[in-house]
Amino acid sequence: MNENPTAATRVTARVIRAAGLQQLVRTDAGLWLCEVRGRLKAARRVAQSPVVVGDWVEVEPIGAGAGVIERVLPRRSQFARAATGFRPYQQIVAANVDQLIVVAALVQPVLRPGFIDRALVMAERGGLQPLVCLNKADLVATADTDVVAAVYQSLGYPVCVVSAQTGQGMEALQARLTGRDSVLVGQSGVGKSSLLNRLEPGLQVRTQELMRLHQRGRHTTAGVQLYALAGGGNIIDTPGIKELRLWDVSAEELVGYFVEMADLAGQCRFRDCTHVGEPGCAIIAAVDAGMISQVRHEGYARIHQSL
Ligand SMILES: Nc1nc2c(ncn2[C@@H]2O[C@H](COP(=O)(O)OP(=O)(O)OP(=O)(O)O)[C@@H](O)[C@H]2O)c(=O)[nH]1
Ligand SMILES: [Mg+2]
Ligand SMILES: [Zn+2]
Repeated sequence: MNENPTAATRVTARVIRAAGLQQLVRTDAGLWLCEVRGRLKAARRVAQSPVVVGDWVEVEPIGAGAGVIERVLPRRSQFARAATGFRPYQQIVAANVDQLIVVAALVQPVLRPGFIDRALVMAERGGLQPLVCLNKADLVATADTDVVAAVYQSLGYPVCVVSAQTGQGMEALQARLTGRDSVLVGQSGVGKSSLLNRLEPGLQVRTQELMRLHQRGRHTTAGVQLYALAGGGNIIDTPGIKELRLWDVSAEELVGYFVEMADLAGQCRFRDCTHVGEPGCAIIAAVDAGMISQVRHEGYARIHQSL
């Protein structure tokens, strides 16, 4: 006889949706609706994200298709941000993913390079491989798109130029998704859910257009959700983030997350150089010499100021 019959009945599952007090998890026996064991909820006061999408958990069955989450297994990676509010706290958006796909629209909404910079910082911070995905290519001249793509390509980041509307570039994107776990992150309206529908038409994820069709107002993706890809791997859709605030990155550390600046930082005249305007700054010299993108340096300076 097992000495701990309770533990013996537990199953390992993956959290695919977390909405309020209930979690939808994927087990070998299908999808179950779960509650979180009280003591895990109590931990919420300390760590604000006790159970997040992508978590691997141990579930105690309590009936057909239902269970209680007893334990969250250690996370191997995570995408986190500072949630805005009275007092900022860490919000873990998704866990145990390989890749962070920063989705930006080339237009509509207007491209904000600062968002991409921040997402790249949090990818490096959270142990995720970044991929820059520039959507709505159908609305922009190729030459203009190339200029934007070149900024991130020259830094060594993979870039996919796509259109969820026409299907342009979707094969290359698909190739980067298959067999891995990815999370889509971006401002509202950039086309994250539309890309998902283009990749896996069977999913029918809600988009702004679909919402308009059903007359339910402007709001689109309401919660984080994990979807299985037919070709293997998973993808997590997230609601649009208006402002991506960094979590747990200090002003001094920041330069280390800007790959083109990190190595130069030691060559400035002042040891405590902040690289935003001091004389003898090696990074500003590189910007002036055209070696570092001005847009990226402006992005650095703006984030630095906010920390
Ligand atoms: N022209 C064009 N429109 C697109 C493209 N991709 C998405 N759209 C449109 O952009 C709007 C927003 O798309 P969504 O997929 O809902 O955007 P989202 O990023 O999921 O937005 P949130 O869920 O609010 O974060 C919809 O009206 C789409 O039809 C594209 O490649 N080209
Ligand atoms: Mg969406
Ligand atoms: Zn400097």
